[in-house]
Amino acid sequence: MGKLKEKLAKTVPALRDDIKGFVKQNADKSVSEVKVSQLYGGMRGVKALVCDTSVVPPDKGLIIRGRPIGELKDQLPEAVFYLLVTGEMPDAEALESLKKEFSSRSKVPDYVWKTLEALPKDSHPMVMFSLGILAMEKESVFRKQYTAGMKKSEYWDATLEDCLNLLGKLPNLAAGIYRMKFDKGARIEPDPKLDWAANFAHMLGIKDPDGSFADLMRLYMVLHSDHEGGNVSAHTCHCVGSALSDPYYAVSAGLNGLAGPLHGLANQECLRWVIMVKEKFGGVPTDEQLKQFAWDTLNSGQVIPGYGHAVLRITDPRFAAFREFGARVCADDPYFQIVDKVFNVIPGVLKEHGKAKDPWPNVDAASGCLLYHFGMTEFEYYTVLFGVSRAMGMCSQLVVSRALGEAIERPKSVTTDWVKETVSKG
Ligand code: HAX
Repeated sequence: MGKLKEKLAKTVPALRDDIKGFVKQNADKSVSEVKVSQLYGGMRGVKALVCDTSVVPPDKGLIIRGRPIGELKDQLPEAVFYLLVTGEMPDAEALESLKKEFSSRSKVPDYVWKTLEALPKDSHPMVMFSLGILAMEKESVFRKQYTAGMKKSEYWDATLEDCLNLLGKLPNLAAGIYRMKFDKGARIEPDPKLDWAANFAHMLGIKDPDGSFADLMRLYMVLHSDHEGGNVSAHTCHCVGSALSDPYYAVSAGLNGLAGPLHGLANQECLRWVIMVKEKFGGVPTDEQLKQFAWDTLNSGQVIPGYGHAVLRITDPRFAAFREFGARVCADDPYFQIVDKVFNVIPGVLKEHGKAKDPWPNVDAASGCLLYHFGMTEFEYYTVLFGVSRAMGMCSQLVVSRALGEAIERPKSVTTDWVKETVSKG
């Protein structure tokens, strides 16, 4: 048994009893109310979900199990996954154990590659990624054990098995998709000596003489790993998982939400915008030129990608971490210089525009130019990288949900007639 499972086996029963007792004692206490604007406004701010892996205070940004993301940026993704699931950082032995778990589960079955090869050539990489995961559903330990009569108290264990299997395979699957979709040649076998993110970098086949691309992948995987429970991908995964659909179904579903342009696809849109700027001005523009270009984008009814957030009201600390990496590794790169200039100019433009509640950059504003710098120029692929990382958050949330014995999601929907009638009664 791996150290992660050993740890959970010790902690889960007490945690479950604690929550059970707490809910029983406080069942009728109220924690949130719902306004009409929220009903029709994407439920923004309604407190109706529990997620213990991370929180996103609007004035601080991502905090994983009490640790601000800025403090975790030099950790391995494996350590962050352990933290997400258990609430504690792993010691050296537990980290080694998890690294071994991932690398021993990395083989992607041949039928997955055949399924992906049968798709039309112009399928989006996110379709390939989500479908590749769904195709592996027949491997689910949870489904087999559920069919065999597993007890509710054992759900977390089978869910963890599926999640470790899935996370072990995702870098391999995602790298294979990159090479297949963009004609990069044969798939590259994983190297069992490498950590999870470095292995991903290795299998992508990007030239990396000094190891900086592997460093970027480690950082990328840590920064995108989780963002509490209400964002579209996390919430979708949680909802599907609550029906006891296994992690293959649930994570695949979550990734379909991540593929939307207002969510994870924004990183590809962001780089597209930066490239347009460079092409239009033949290099790094002046502040005035950039300001005018931003106004042209806004006046044509489009958003400035990479800016604004549903929850945050500050510069996203994940953006700050990418910017710091860029300043260290590729300060001379014109795309990085444009991203840096955009950061100086756009918040002022958005404030003047007066619509966005958050005029500051989010995580997607800087990641693309760094990937581009290393020669990963196929920006259609960027959301897949986001997805590999976010799968850690989705999986950890699934394990915790099953450990706590959470119920199937079934909020009450209401009709507009009901809302009008209720409001008219005062
Ligand atoms: N540029 C122009 N207008 C913007 C804007 C931006 N970057 N951000 C928000 N607005 C506009 C909204 O479109 C909205 O306009 P309408 O009233 O005309 O509909 C208004 O400002 C109020 O929006 P908000 O309350 O500030 O923002 P929301 O919570 O509704 O939406 C979004 C948050 C992230 C979707 C939004 O800021 C946006 O579209 N940003 C650009 C796309 C982007 O970067 N998405 C990635 C977000 C991070 C993420 O989830 N990554 O996965």
